Amino acid sequence: MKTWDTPFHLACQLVHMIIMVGYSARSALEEGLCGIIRECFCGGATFRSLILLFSLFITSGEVAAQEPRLDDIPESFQPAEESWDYQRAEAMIPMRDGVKLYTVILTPRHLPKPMPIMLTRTPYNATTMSRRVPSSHLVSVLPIADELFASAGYIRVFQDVRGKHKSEGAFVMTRPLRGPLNSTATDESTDAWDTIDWLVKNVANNNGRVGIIGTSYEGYLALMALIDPHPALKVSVPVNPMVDGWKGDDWFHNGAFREVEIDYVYRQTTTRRSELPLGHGYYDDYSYFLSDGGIGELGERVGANRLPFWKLLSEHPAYDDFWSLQATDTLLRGRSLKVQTMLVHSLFDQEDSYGAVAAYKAIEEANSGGSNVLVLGPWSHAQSTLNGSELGAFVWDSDTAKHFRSAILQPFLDHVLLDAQGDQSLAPVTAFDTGRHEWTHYDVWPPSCSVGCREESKALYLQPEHRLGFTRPLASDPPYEEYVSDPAKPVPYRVRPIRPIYATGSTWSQWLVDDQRPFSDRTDVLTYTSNELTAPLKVAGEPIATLFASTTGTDADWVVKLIDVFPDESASYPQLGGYELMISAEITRGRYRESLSRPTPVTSNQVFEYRIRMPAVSHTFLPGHRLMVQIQSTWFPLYDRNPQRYIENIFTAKQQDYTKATQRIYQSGAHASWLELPVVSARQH
Ligand code: PG9
Repeated sequence: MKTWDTPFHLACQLVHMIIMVGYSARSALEEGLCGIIRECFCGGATFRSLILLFSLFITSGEVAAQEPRLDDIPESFQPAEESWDYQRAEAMIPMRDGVKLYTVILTPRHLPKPMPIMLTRTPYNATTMSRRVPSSHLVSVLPIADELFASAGYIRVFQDVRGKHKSEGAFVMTRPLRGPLNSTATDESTDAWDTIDWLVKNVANNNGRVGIIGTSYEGYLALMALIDPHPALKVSVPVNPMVDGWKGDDWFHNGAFREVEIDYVYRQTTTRRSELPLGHGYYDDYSYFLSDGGIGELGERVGANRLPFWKLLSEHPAYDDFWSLQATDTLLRGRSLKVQTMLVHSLFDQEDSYGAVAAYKAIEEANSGGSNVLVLGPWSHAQSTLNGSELGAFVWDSDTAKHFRSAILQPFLDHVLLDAQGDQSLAPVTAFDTGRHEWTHYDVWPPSCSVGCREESKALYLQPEHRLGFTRPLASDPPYEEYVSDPAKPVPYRVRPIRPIYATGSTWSQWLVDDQRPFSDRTDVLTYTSNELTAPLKVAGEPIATLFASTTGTDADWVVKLIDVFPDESASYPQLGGYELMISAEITRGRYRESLSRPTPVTSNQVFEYRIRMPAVSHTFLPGHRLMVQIQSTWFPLYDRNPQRYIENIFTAKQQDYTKATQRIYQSGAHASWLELPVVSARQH
């Protein structure tokens, strides 16, 4: 009967939905139910029919419960890779002590011939490094800097170091070489050896030649692979490597502690997967780091004092054996290397401004059989692996990082790993001039008179009335300038608010090219300026500052910045009018003036000589520009504050230990302070 059609259909649909959604399809059951419903509605409902209907519902549920739904995630899943232009394999490679390291191997699918292996060992997650974006194309999954490896057909390998991410074993921060600081049977050099040995024996279609490349921590790992290297290792490219954690890389610079690194130590060593960032509840790092007495108190407050590596940092503030015996340049010095090396240095490296040049020099000293090449580019830390067109306010006129990778790095690698013929005219040293915005070439670094390419270093003197020039002040000139350094109001290292280095939107990578004008006028910063230049002045090498200074305290920090002051108006880049670009800057801690390993108090009011080797420069001061030097005693919170009163270990300083001091910089007679500028004459480039 037509009148019953609608409820009948509704009932049937309901039954159908229940069966489809919740239970296995059972057409017989469905038909049975529909028949009973038809009986209910069409043939006169009986109590028996309803009971039957109800029991069938129950029964249908019971049937499904007997066969529970399977896990939607399979035990393991192998993507359908047949159409990809590469194969992705994962291996747990056994080391000599049985620990297995997680390794990702990406092989181009149709290799025309056996190809070399390019290895990166990392504490930063081999999985994410080998899968930039999900794609069927090798060039897309690899980091941007690896684009040319993909087109050259290299086999690309990423490995988690011991104790990080998917690798087994224990993590030790920049694990020292086996010996006095490491009593185990393994270190990063043996792990590199064992890995390379396994790769050349197990990866199909490899040509028996391996290269290792990596940035920063990975750069340190690329250097460690050079110590007793595996014979298949043919080339190493350490980029901005961490080399000496006390003299000038991540942890200290000449004894001044880089306290912002607490975030790094926390993130890297609280968990194996580095998934616990340090949140401190401050927008401005300046306020955060000023909120405690010393860095030790801060470490206690956030729990970092329970982290073994943080404890080591606070127990080794001086350059004792802990630091000197693990400095990678020292470990490499004197070793005869057959492996070709290319050290890559960033001229605005906010993290490791010491390592690449120091390692290059150490390898050069050994005068070994391999070729040793140095590249210095206009980059922040790791920027040679990204886009190198600009940094902060500075635009370099082309993508300098891409140029480095395609015109310098790849031909060098192809030559060593593929016997590529091509143009082999790669200069031993290639340096970007950050003043002229052009690449220059040298035979050695620093360019030296012995190979006929450097002038005498030029002495740039601090002169009376805050002037700067190449003539030595007279003995009769005013003897000093002074300022009061107050640790309660330290000089910020950049304009506040200073975002934590890993915060979203942080511009940490640009801070070395920040305009220094906001600091020139502070009463606790001495600023010396030259006349306008009438001819270009080209510098290439490491400036050395010699300060004659005294303090009313018993310890003091000394910061020296070498600055290029731009003309007041810039036609092409208006934002650079009057800009004060820091081309090199460094800090030293007074207590280490006589010995890096045995600190001593500074005698109050006595003049001492402080020599500060500054990070490498490759720069032309152009006509119309002026030179500037700034001197100050705090640089906060990049560096911890010196209490300015001698206490044994500054990590233990309390709020009341910090005192104001009057600092004097001497500038005449026997105490004329000066900077040795590595001036390069025009004929050399
Ligand atoms: N600069 C970082 C680092 C290296 C080594 C030790 C600690 C920190 C890095 O970028 O890897």
